[in-house]
Amino acid sequence: MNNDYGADQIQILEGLEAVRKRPGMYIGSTSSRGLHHLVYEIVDNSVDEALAGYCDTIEVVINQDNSVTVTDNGRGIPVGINHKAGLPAVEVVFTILHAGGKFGGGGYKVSGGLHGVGASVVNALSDWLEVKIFTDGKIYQQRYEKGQVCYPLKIVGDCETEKTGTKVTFKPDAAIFQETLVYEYDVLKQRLREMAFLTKGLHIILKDMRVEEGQKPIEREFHYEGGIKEFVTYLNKSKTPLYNDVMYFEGSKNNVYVEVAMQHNDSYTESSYSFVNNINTPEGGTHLVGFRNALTKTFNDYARTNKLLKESEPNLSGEDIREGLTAIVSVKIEDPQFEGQTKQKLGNSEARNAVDSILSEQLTYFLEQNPLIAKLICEKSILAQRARDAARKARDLTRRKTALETASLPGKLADCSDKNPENCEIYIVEGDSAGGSAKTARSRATQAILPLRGKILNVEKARLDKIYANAEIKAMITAFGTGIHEDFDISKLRYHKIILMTDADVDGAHIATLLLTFIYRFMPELIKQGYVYLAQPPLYKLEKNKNIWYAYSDEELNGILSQVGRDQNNKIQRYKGLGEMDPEQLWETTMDPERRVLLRVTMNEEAESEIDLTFTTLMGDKVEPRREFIEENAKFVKNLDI
Ligand code: TSJ
Repeated sequence: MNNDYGADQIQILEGLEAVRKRPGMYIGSTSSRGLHHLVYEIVDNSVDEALAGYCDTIEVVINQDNSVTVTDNGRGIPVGINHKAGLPAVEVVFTILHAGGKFGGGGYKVSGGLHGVGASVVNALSDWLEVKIFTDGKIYQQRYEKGQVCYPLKIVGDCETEKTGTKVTFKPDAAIFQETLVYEYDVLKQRLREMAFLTKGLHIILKDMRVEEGQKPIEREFHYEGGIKEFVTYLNKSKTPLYNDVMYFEGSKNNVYVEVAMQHNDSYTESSYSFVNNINTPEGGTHLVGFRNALTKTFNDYARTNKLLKESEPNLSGEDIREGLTAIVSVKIEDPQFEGQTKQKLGNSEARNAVDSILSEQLTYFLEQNPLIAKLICEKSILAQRARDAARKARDLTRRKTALETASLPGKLADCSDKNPENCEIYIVEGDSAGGSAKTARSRATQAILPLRGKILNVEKARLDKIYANAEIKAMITAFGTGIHEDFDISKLRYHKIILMTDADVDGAHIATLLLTFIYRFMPELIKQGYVYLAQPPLYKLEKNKNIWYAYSDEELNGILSQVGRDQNNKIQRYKGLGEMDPEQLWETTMDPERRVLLRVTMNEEAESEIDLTFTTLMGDKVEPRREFIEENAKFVKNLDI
């Protein structure tokens, strides 16, 4: 993995103008996402140094002016002359595209992979960048502006001989990042926490200096001696584990380094995340295939050998075994090949082979050593198998036959007459009485109403058979028209606005959350593509001298009262629920496209595992993590007025 690395080993390809001309090609986009990507590109280099065994601490500081400083205590980027370029290696790293061992083979390896083109790209897209290297008792420094060298590498001072490391500060170029130059602490926090989980032992510190004068900077440190094993504990923190241990397997084969950590909980959903060179691969690939193969095969073998599965019974399916499983699969590989439309799916066949054989061997041994755990998992899988059978039957009923499309629409649905989905909206309304008002109030041509009765099923806590048998859920699936899971087809969506309309109180918010959880688990595309909205019913009605105002929050009410004067002519009504409004009021305040305010439900560009955690924390049965979560983040639904 670690050849001798000299200043000569860096390959030289082309200049930086190309990067400034087409930044998207190198960092994906120039939106907020691309802006944050710059930080990851730099940090990746320090992580490589940590993986090579020379660095244990990385500090990331967001400065007052939204420049970012990344410091590590590695060996320092080499300052010696690279003979091909006739320049110090560090200057090559920052000024020549594709410099660095990443693309040349040998030298320094792994991280990055998707857009992993490194320091020169960050330099090209920065208004200015400064690097300081601490080595041999000296501090070396160089500065660049928009990728151009300001002066030759120079020594600017002395340091203790034992101190080594690299410090890079860069300020993204406003001419490139036109949407935003502001770093989001939470976005960096999530990715850096993930990196720390994926690199056991590494300390990553994140500091935000953008605080009021005299205030202490915000600071977090991430450090996990257990690495992905602790990642699994973190993901399961609001769930109830089926057994105490987190399984952890590790090994190398054919130049692929494999780590797997996993633990079942008592829920019915799988939360597996795979990574290649520390980068999340939401579309999976060969490493995930190897993982699933090994799991299915090993558990079936175990169940047969130990007579947990009768001869007459069919094999457990992979899904059965993965019910309630939280797992991290992480591989590190020299030359990752990405495939598929979005180039996010790992293609290297040696990765499948390595994960499969390392996991099969070590898991077989683990199950033999831990028969109680093995039995718990097999029993859960067998229950899952039976439920899945029953679900299949129930589910066939929810699948709509094209010929019968309209005939099988749910009875409670008051559909709209327009058949062009782009014009159509469906209101999912809590309660029959509000549903009745909404039916009277609506604009028949384009607005459909689906009233739901009582408590909505929490899909985090129910097996598939129960979910498919639930009348409310069946009604939504058939009304939306898209089908679910592998049958999901967005082109069949019957309404381009799905509007959740619940009371403006805690219960209403809870019901909205249950509905969103269902949509997120079964039809995530509807949220990703922006089809899901929350209606905003008013909290107050104010009447004064024949004028009427509606207020959607306490602040708004106070604002109106300050305007009209606080006296005894004010008649204030607080709406306790949608049911208290007559149809006309409901139309005026909440449904009339000309006057209503809708909130679109969006997903942050956050790590996938974090979104999952959001839902399970909000819907899980542990109170403490939920309270902490709600106090820490109000981000579950990002409000976006339209
Ligand atoms: F991206 C970057 F270049 F800007 C950057 C690199 C930024 C930061 C914050 C750190 C680093 C970095 C690079 N940290 N540590 C290193 N290590 C090397 O470049 C290095 C040092 C010595 C040797 C050797 O074989 O002697 C090899 C390498 C790759």
